[in-house]
Amino acid sequence: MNKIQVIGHKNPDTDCTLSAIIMADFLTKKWYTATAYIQWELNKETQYLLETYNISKPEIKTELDTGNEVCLVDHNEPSQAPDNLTDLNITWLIDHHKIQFESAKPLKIRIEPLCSTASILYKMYIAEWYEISSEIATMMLACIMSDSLLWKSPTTTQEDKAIASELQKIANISDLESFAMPMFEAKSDLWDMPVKDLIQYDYKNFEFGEKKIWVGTLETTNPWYGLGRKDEILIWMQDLKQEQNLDFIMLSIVDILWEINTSITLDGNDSEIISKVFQSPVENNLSNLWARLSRKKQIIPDLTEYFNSL
Ligand SMILES: [Mn+2]
Repeated sequence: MNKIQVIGHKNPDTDCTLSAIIMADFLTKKWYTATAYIQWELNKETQYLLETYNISKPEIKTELDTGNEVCLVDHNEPSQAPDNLTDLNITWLIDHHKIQFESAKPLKIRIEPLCSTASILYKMYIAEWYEISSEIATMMLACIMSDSLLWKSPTTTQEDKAIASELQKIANISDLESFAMPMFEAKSDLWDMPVKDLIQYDYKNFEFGEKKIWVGTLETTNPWYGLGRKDEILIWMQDLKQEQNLDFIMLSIVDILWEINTSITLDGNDSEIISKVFQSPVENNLSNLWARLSRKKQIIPDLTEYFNSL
């Protein structure tokens, strides 16, 4: 019997955590012995979901066992993978981000531009005629709501909406808004969080040749938890930039109710990059990036183009 370890990205969110659990269930149906892992502590949205729906928390591992197979879910960027990636035997990869992955040998890979990794997993169950339990359907729906921000994110597709309505029937969830709002509120409950953790709540690192950039996002129903602590945040961003030797750092505070992205940035070079790339002036370290809700689709592509053109 093949053992397989399923793991999401660094700094776990709802989609990568629940997709790892769902994928482990899928692989179990394929007669693997599959276990889901997370790379670090969970955010408050995912914690809320585990508690509310009685889902057991995966074990934290930053390095995986080199003797067994590995399935990566919800990421394929090497900087977001487990620390010992180069020693791992990756045999599966399921994701909805752009391809950044190189492998030494063939693997089972499935990447589609759907709003969540769980949407792809849904299609994999259907293709195999595997039963989707009410628990799995609830988890899939949670991933779809989390990543699409209740359809507000431009990553949403018609297919995601069709999948969600099938899942609603299985999970017996009639109203998506009353299902999703408590998730968003749990995620936004950040008033007591130290600034150091606040800025690292949901971030991703990217590398473009020699250039290293860091893009944080705070999706919230209450932007003032972040914006009200701007001065403290700037100090920590400066430290982080030095500590990790970054070429660029930004933190987007995304108001998911009003659909406005207000980004915090350091003085000097970073501010110039923001105003150039997003054609939006920076005043008092703040820049209005309007309805850019999706980091993947509305922030990273422009930064990629800029850094690759240097
Ligand atoms: Mn995702």
